[in-house]
Order: sequence, then C-alpha cells, then structure tokens
Amino acid sequence: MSVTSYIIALGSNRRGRHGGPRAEVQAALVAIGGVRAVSRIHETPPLGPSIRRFANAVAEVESGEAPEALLRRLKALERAFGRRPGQRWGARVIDLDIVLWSGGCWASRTLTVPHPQYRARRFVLAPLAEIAPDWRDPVTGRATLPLLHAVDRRRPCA
Ligand code: PH2
Ligand code: MG
Ligand code: MG
Repeated sequence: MSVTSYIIALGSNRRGRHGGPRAEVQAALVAIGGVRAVSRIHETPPLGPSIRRFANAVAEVESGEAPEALLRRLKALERAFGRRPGQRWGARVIDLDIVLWSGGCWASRTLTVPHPQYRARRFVLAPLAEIAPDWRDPVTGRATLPLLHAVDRRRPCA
C-alpha cells in the first residue's frame, strides 16, 4: 500500500465531550492519527450564519487509505464526536475536511479534492501556511502563501 499525504482542515465551534472547541480539535487530531505536521489552533470569526467563533487547525496526515476511504473514516469520527446532521453551516462539535492530497486532483460524487472553497477561506489558508506554505494547488498552480495573500488583499480588515 503506497503512503499518501493528506491535508485535513479541522474546525469546531461547539462544546463536546472533550471540552470546548480547542479541546475537540486536539482530540480529533489524536483520533485521526498519522499526523506528520500540525498548525497552531487559530481562533477565527465565523464565516456564514453561525454566531460562535471557531477553533481551526490544519494537519498533514500520512495514510495508506484512498480518498473515499479516508472520507468515510472522517465522517464516522465526526459522528463519534457527537456531530449530528443538521443545518449545513450550523454550530458543530467537529468538522473534518479533506483539503488537498499528494495525488493531485480527485473528483467523485461524494468528494472533490482540492476542497472547492479552500482558496477563499482564510481560516484554512492561514494555518495551512504554517505547515505547507509551498504546497501548490493542482488546479490553479498557486502555492498556499500567494493564495493567502490574495485573500488578505480582498478582505484587508477580515
Ligand atoms: N466552517 C464552515 C463555515 N464557516 N467559519 C470558520 N471561522 N471556521 C470554519 O471552520 C467554518 C466557518 C463550514 O464548514
Ligand atoms: Mg467545512
Ligand atoms: Mg465538512
């Protein structure tokens, strides 16, 4: 089985059985396993309708799983952490998104990699810049740092 690197974005803005959002993110990192690098945990203002602030982090994870298999495991972890299906952008104990992988692009009915929104999300790009500033988006060819600077230029006060 060949080893694959994945970039996973973690987010929480609701207490769970491990504690507050930071504790949920930390517990999720342990549960995912195979973590090769992890950013700081950033406290970020909510993008969208949620009111509570988020704890966000990004991790590089090594895994022999194919993208769909990893996605299934992350969804099972979200459920195990107490996340219930509901409002799309409602408060959540934990959100685990596959952002990038070493295989380049992946598109299926259930999963698109790179994550279609990551280029516009400061709460993903800022932690990603700490661990993978040079990782190139296979779609646009732009690395993390220029993507982050582009977002900051668009929203200088965010
Ligand atoms: N996740 C969302 C919507 N809005 N805002 C922040 N700050 N952090 C998130 O992780 C986040 C969000 C949907 O997944
Ligand atoms: Mg998400
Ligand atoms: Mg998600």
